[in-house]
Amino acid sequence: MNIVKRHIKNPILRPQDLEPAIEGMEITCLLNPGVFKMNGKIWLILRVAERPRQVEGKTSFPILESGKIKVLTFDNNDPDLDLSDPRVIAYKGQNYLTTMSYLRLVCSDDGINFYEDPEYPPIFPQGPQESFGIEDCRVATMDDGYYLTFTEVSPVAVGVGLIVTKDFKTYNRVGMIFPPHNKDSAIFENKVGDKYFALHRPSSPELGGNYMWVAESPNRIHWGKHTCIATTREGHFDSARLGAGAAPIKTEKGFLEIYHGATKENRYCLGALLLDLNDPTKVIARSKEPIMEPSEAYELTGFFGNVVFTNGHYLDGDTLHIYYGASDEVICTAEVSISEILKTLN
Ligand code: MAN
Repeated sequence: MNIVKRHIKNPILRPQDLEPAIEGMEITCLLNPGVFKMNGKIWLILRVAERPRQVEGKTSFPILESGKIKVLTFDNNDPDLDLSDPRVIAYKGQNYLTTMSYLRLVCSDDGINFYEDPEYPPIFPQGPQESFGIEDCRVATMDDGYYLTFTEVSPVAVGVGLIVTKDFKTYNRVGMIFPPHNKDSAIFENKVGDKYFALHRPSSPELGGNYMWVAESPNRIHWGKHTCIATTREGHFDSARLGAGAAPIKTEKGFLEIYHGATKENRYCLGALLLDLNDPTKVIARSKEPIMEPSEAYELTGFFGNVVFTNGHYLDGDTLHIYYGASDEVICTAEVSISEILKTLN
């Protein structure tokens, strides 16, 4: 299927386009941006992953301890060290991340050429529940502010945090709204009846799996009535894991959600789900084939190759501008027609 048109200038942002924000670190990856509009501009809230420059034979990475950055270093010859996944360090039953992620804002007039505005400082991880970093921020633009849902990572948990802001200068850090193990949460921008809804992705390793769920809330802080709406499918692009992208798009046919699906070989593609406008726990249709899969050089190889991953887009008429992380290293954009996606969901 070829309904997605990648921008000719891809990748539009690479690690070398920004200066590291943590002293003594370098930027290893730019990933998976949330997208929103503010002051007539298009903004990305990037996930930036940093670590110290690596020394031959050693693996060094930052963590947050008592509000300060601390660098841990392992000897690569240590027989207890498992470095088989470039994202994770496994050591004596404990997992660490090879980089520390934080969130950083860039803006543009055209959706392609992004730059930083020094008036909008990065959002850094804070406190013990974010000591390994914060990742993959979704932005729900609502009447009373922007609702940011993102992954909080620490040795005790991977869960979903919420921050509310009106201006991206002052922040209300609400805390963890979906407890471990949970990620990939996107709040719907529209209420259904008098309730708020959110997609989220708990993991239940023994019974169940990495499935997409929907929950409702009277206030966007306390969530309940959890319902599983999409499970993994053997033999498909989403056979091992799936999770929500950005806030669903309200269309005449239903809420359209662009989501990611992965195989156990960690190939990440994008698919679509259509949910009932009056009852988002009802799935009307789901992609059989991915609407986008890794195919370009920058999507096939990089920090973690074979990955296209989105959690941000903006809509212009029928055209959806998708922003995505490619190979967990660079930021790209592509266009797709909403009506074309809907046609594939018949
Ligand atoms: C997980 C998350 C994403 C990342 C993919 C691929 O789903 O950590 O941020 O892009 O894995 O590595």
